Amino acid sequence: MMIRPQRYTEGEAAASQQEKPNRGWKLASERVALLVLCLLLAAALFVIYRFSLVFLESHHTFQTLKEENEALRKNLSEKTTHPPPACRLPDQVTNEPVLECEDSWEQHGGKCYYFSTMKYSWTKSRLECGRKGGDLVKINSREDQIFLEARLREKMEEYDDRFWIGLTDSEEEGRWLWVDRSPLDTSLSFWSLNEPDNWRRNNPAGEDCGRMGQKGGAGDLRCWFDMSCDKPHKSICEKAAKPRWALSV
Ligand SMILES: [Ca+2]
Ligand SMILES: [Ca+2]
Repeated sequence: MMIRPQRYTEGEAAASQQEKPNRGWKLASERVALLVLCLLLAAALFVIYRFSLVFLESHHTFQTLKEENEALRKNLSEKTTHPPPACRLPDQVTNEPVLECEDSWEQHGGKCYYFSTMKYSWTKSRLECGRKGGDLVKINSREDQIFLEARLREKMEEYDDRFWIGLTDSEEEGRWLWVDRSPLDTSLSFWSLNEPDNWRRNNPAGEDCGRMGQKGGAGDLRCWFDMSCDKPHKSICEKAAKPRWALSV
């Protein structure tokens, strides 16, 4: 007996024809969803990448600033603990005024010095210094003498081109006084050899005023000489250095 192959009924065939579009639509929807998911994933990865870059840059900047801050702290600490010997803090920090001298005056220490090239007697020279607000120089220390002796070596034009200083024994022979009437400290005197000699050959009144200078330099700074006060000489004036604001007053 022959078996007839089973055949679709007309209803089954119709159902099969209806399922084909449904399956295609479902497949398309799944692909769209997959594509959207891929796009979202890509966007998320991009955002994570950008945040990572920003974080790394920020971290690097923070580390750099931290290292610079540490270096500055260390540098400041070293300078505070071991300031350089020649370091002078500005007056705005130390509150110490910076002292200065007027034009034509030379500063040494806290003093100003004027090397007058006009030749006058000792008394007239002192008056001229007074007109400039000072007095003939008083030498208070070996450092002062070192400075002045060196300057006169440069300024002297000839052997006897010496400068008056503020020293006299006109009141009492042999009792030398500075212009402020303080007695000469013999441990801080720089008389040249055989001076003072109160030499009377040129002036019977003797020599009662002090002058200084040795062209070519003096041994152990000893370049003071007594001389007749009437002899015209150049002179050294001295006055205290002042803060800048006081110079313009
Ligand atoms: Ca004398
Ligand atoms: Ca003399």
